[in-house]
Amino acid sequence: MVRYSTAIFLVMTGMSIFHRLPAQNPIITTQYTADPTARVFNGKIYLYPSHDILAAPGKGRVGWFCMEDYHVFSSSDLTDWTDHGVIVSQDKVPWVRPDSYSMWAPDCICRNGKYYFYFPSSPRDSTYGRGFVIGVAIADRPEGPFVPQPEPMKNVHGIDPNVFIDRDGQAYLYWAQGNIYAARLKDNMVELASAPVILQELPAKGLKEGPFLFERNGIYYLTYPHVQNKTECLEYATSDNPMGPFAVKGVIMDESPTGCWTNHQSIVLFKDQWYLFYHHNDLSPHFDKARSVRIDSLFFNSDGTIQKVIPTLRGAGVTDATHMIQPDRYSNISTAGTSIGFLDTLHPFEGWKTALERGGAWVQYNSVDLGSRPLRSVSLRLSTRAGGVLQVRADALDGPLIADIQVSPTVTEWKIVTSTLKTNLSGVHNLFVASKDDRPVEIDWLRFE
Ligand code: FUB
Repeated sequence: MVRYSTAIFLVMTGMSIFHRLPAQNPIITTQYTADPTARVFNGKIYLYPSHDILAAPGKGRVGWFCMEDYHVFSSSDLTDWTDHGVIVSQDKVPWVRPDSYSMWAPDCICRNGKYYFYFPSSPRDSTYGRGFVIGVAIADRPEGPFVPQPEPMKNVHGIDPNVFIDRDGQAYLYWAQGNIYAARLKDNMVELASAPVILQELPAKGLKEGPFLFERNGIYYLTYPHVQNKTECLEYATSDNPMGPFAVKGVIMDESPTGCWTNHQSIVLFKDQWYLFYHHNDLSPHFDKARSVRIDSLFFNSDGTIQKVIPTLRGAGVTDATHMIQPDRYSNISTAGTSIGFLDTLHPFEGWKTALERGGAWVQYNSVDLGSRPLRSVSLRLSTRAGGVLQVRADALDGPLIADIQVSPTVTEWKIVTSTLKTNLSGVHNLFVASKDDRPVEIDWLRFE
């Protein structure tokens, strides 16, 4: 991996392997991840996604979703993510068909110091039901180890479990099977306390799935992917009761412009900011069943309605200037002369590059923390056949000049060019990298020293 080779480190702690990962969108770039449920436990964000893998003959159904296990990830800043490894896998759950490859969208919630992980799959025994059923695994810590219950939940048939615990302590389970279903949970969190009901007030036409319910200022927000037109957009409905009736309010995120058929969301408040976790097929543009989790900030209007989220590549969080900054995950680019592509189209997990194709082309990358101690230089990993001239500026295209870089032609494909800083700034700034002549330059990353 060219892009992350110095950013990944391994720490062996018992049997666990921890990966430290940089995070713009998509936030996980070491494996496919989908259907993100984000939770705040003990002051950290924990991410419980599905884990897409590619099917092969004898391993899942080629051309369809294929998932055999779940990982959990955590972060204290939305920027550095730790992969805690596999927490549940299909061959270790007594009721799951061990070759189901159907470990679809999960959820996890904490109650009285125990962590309950809910997941759907195909059962090995048809007496549990046809299609999907939902089971629970329980742990003492958010990263496990999780112990699966021997049997799936009774009377719950479908996918995409979501659990909500209200302020009065009552827990609710939501799930999908064409419609969205809801039921109260017993205190033991593994049995229903009421018969399932269909939440009837949601749109009658078009598939609905992936329920995720949260509460804010006494309003219960039920969010769900819905096919209004061709593919899934993210919608929401509100109520003053977790069981409804709900009133449909609108769209949180439009259909993917590039045709990823599914989307799937969770919404979480972390350090005074609301975030939307969702997915897109960034690392698999030609196959939309291999998806990757993204994050963007989410805002409410004063009447409690949700502002539409426009997907970004920059994502969320502040980037440390001494880490690799990936301008291909840009906040903005010039209308002409800038393009983004994979470093190696055969190996998307190696990441992307930014091409500044002519003079005047630029890329903007927001929220870089230059720290409080003076930085000496900036290094760029780049490639240019003819050489070129780049400028790095802060705050605006004509803002303070941080570095003026004369680049000679690269003999091998990529090289690292280091330039002494012209201005020393501290704190968080938006960065602009611009080409100053017509010779094309490709940039992998930049990093301050
Ligand atoms: O990941 C498999 C399925 O795709 C999920 O269960 C749905 O929500 C959709 O994202």
